Amino acid sequence: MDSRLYVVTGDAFLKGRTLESVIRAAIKGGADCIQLREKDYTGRQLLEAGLLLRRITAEAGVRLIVNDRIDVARAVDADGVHLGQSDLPLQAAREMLAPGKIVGISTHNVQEAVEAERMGADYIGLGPMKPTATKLDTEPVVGPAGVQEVRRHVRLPIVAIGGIKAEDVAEIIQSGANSVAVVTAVIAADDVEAAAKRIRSIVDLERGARV
Ligand code: 3NM
Repeated sequence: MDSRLYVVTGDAFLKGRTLESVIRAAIKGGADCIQLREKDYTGRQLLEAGLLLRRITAEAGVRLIVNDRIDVARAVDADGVHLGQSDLPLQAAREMLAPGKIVGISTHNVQEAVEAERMGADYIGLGPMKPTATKLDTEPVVGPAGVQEVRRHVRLPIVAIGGIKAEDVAEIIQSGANSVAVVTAVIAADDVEAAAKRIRSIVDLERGARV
């Protein structure tokens, strides 16, 4: 599952703007994967947001991933799910999802990354890159050095996450990440499209420079 700019939702950062307008702007700026992640939503709210995001992402040819909720992913025909270490295990997701759907796993160290690859994940999230206020129960900082270490042990696409701002992106991609995932750096930006464009252009540049 290759991506370049993976944007994760966070409705606390919409600042009165609609989810639709913010995600449309993020996609216009170069987001190529959107994850619906709203830990405080009811099932019904998730379904509603998921249907909206499915419409927008399908129109744009962008992937939609649902965090944790395999049932919601199925209900909205998302492209896949993203699972944390304490969510349902990967095999359970595979059994519930149609063939070809994407399963990503959150990892925080080499051991979790290797295990995710062994179990057949399509990509790994790896974080946090830096301390972040967006997710309060994060593991110790992995950082670019952690990306380098994990890169030596897995072939799967690595999506770096956690506290990433535009100025961090070059080093993270140089360390071996395929992609960056962000909440606030894009969703909380005053100019969402410009913020996405800036990050996407750095990812493109650094990936192009990779030997
Ligand atoms: N997962 P921001 S950090 C959803 O480390 C999530 O696994 C993380 O938000 C992890 O880009 C995080 O605003 C929040 O820092 C990322």
